[in-house]
Amino acid sequence: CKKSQGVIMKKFNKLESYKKLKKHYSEIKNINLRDLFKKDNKRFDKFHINFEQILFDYSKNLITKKTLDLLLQLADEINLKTAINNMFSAKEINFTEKRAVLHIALRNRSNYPIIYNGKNVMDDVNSVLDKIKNFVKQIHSGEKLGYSQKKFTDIINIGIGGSDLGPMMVCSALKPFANKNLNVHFVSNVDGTHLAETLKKINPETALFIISSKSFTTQETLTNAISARKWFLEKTGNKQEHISKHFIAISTNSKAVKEFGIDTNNMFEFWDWVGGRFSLWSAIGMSIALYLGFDNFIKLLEGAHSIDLHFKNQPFSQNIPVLMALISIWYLNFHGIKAQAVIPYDQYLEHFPAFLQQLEMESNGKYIDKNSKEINYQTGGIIWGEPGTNAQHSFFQLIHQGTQIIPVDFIAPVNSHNPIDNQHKILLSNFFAQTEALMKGKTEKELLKELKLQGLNDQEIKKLLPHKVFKGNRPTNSILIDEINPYTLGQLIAIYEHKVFTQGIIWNINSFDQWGVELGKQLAKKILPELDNNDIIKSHDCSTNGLINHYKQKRKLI
Ligand code: G6Q
Repeated sequence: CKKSQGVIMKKFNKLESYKKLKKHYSEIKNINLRDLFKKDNKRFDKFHINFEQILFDYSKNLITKKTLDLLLQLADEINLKTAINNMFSAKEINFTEKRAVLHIALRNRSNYPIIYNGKNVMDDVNSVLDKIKNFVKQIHSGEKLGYSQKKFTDIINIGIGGSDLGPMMVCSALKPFANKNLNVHFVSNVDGTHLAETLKKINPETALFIISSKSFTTQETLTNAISARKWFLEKTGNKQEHISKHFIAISTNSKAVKEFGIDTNNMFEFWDWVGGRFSLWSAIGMSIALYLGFDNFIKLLEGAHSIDLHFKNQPFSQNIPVLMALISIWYLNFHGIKAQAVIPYDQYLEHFPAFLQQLEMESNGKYIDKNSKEINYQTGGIIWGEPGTNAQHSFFQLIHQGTQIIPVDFIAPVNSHNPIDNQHKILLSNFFAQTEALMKGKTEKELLKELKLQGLNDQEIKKLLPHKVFKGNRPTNSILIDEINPYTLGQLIAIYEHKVFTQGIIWNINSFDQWGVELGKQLAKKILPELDNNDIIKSHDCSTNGLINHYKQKRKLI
């Protein structure tokens, strides 16, 4: 094992606690949740955490007190505490890109100094926040107007990946808090349909385009931005001077912003120590601040900050992100489980699973460890989800009766923003019922009784019964939040961010780079000019050649 920044980088599966957990798994692999709850009616008391407005119930997991103790030993043995301190004290933990990882600074509402490269980064963070505050005020008050002296009605964020998913998810999740006079739109896909369908709803005179790109070199974003600029100029009499009123940029690359034609006064800066998928807290959150108001943006930051402090200071046994990470490691690395689902029982959180897909899979989908060696254990699991109850009517069949065990995170607000009649009670009754059903299942004995009562004969029962048995014993976490508001949403997102961080530390991988997205981009750049002419392409493998040539033959040349 090597040492880096004071952290012993031991191979995860060579740790003492790993071996103990392996042994422990073989001893308790047949435990049954129904029995555990029957034997211990204090199980909920033992395995839940209340933190401010959040209840995290992890009692319906395939764990015992000993499992938890061993998982906590694992966190200690891997030096999780030092690793957390390293992130908070601006060590260059993203070592493949030689960068600190400081999204925690963006929401450091205590404003304690965070020194990186000899400089307190809080100075820059606070000055950009002031600039955002001022800009939002000018837009809302009408001090800044469009070229024809009209107030802005529509914000169009053009960005992709981390420059899209976070703000898009937050704006959707917090719609009830929105400034009623501004609509927000997100264009990410280079598929022209995304831009075209959005522009159909937009009046150029009242449209504010936010070009969000950390690098300002991303093909999709620049392509959409150029098309949007062209559309805008065509619609507004080709007056270049109108651009400065209607286009702003969020980036770390002022040179490229200038080259694009955006005045750097209209540029809001962030820094390379903000990872794309962790950037909604930075100026990338401009669409959030405009749509929800600056005060709500600050509340979002405050919520995340409260979790940063919780993550940093709470003992691991009381630490929500750490426990979530440890439990997921228990499934992925000891039970051999491959996938985990996240089901928000809140329509406003419909994009939360998509956001988490990037957060978890881009961060932890790695097979090379921090010693630059190939890993021989599983890392990042597959994350997916859909809002409940819709998910119940589609893929829950597999979760209840499939051959794979899929641990599920259930998330719901106690209070709905739309309490129509008893709809929220119906929604939550489904949430509670699903976690209970997954845990308890339905035994042969119970079914036999049920089917007899329904009047089925022995022959029919014999045939039907196996199909109707639920083995149960399927693990879930439940997260109940008093209300989804800017503060609690900030908390929820930060909980998952730190869960992902903790997993990465245990797996000994760098959760903050994403080299795996590069190859496809490179090849696409090579292929693009090949699509310009009608030549038969022979330079690739026969499948890729075949696909390209089929396209060239069938395309309608306009
Ligand atoms: C996120 C990734 C990635 C990135 C996009 C957009 O962590 O780095 O999703 O956010 O590729 O990059 P730009 O913001 O540079 O356009």
